[in-house]
Amino acid sequence: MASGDNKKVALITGINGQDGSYLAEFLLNKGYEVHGIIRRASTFNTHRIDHLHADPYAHKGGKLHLHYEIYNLAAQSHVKVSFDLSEYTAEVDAVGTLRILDAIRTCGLANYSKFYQASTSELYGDVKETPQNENTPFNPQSPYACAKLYAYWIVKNYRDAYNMFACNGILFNHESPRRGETFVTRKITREVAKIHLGLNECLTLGKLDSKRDWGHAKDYVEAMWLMLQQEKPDDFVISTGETHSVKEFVQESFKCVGKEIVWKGEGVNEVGVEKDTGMVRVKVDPKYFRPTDVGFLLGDATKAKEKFGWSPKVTFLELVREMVQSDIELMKRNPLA
Ligand code: NDP
Ligand code: GDR
Repeated sequence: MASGDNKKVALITGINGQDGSYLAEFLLNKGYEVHGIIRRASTFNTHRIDHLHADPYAHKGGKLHLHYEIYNLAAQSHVKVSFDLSEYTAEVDAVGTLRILDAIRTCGLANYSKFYQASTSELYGDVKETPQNENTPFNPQSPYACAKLYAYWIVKNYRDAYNMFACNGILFNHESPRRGETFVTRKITREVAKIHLGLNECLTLGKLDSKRDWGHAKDYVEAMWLMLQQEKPDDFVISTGETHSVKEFVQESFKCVGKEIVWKGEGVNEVGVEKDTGMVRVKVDPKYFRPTDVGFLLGDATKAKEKFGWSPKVTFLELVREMVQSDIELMKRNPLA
């Protein structure tokens, strides 16, 4: 395959396997640019990127540019799941990061590539200082956060030890219509859409008082790219500077479909009731509680703003509306979705 500047490019899946590694060496000696992606699944899992394959112009006419920029986004990213799959989470999120860094180093690419690590506001955990910035101490509260903490430090270590251009993006929660269905925002907007269309009556959640600094994923991926365009590698907080509770997210989502929710009761008996009809729309189920949870997060992205002019464009209410609207359309097309 030829790229815009006529360099030969090879994409090797299973590049870390025996044949893949030989093939990579072979092609590199021939002057190819070699790209590798790993991961197979027994189900269809490309729906978020199918539109990119379908666009012939994405691969032609110089629109595909090649850079040695590695964005390490792969992870077991669900905090609650990490309590059940703690060892697996450490393998993928912690050691997986080390493996990629080591691969870069041992391939002799340490000084020719740029590396982005998907670090997270979960590192702050049970935090005492607010808002959180790049100097706030970490206090992780889950196997996921502990694994990501290892990844954070190994990125810094490889930067110092091998002079690698490696950055930690400490991103606070970011959502979108493409958010995984088991994260709280998407779970809420999907269920609100169903309730609106008469496909369900009530939604069940865990901790309602958790507060998060929620932004839009579209804004946040731009920040990832910007970090790698700077002269020097560094770590940056990316956040909106606003925090909202799960309850507020629920209320705003219901408002999008013309329903007002009021809260009654306490703890596991707390319910969200539709004001006009008295119908219970939200219940609490302790099965969604985590052994330890993060109660409050609020980021300060001043450094990113000052260094490369980043600030979020989409507001909290715009995000909620976009997600609810998108899920209503989805449920109309496919009520079983
Ligand atoms: P998702 O869970 O949507 O995506 C995770 C990706 O990792 C998927 O492509 C998944 O592939 C892949 N993956 C999972 N396990 C493995 C594995 N064992 N080997 C290879 N690939 C694997 O996460 P997000 O897009 O939301 O987040 C991207 C990254 O940013 C993650 O590292 C996350 O921890 C981090 N992060 C996310 C934030 C957020 O609010 N969204 C905030 C801060 C950090 P598959 O589809 O095959 O499972
Ligand atoms: P988080 O996101 O743990 O912040 O991690 P999630 O949406 O899972 O939880 C946010 C808060 O909502 C509470 N909650 C529920 N959460 C889920 N998933 N399901 C529920 O039913 C529910 N009810 C209440 C949670 O207890 C929590 O307090 C996300 C992930 O994307 C990580 O990969 C990323 O690093 C961080 O954001 C920043």
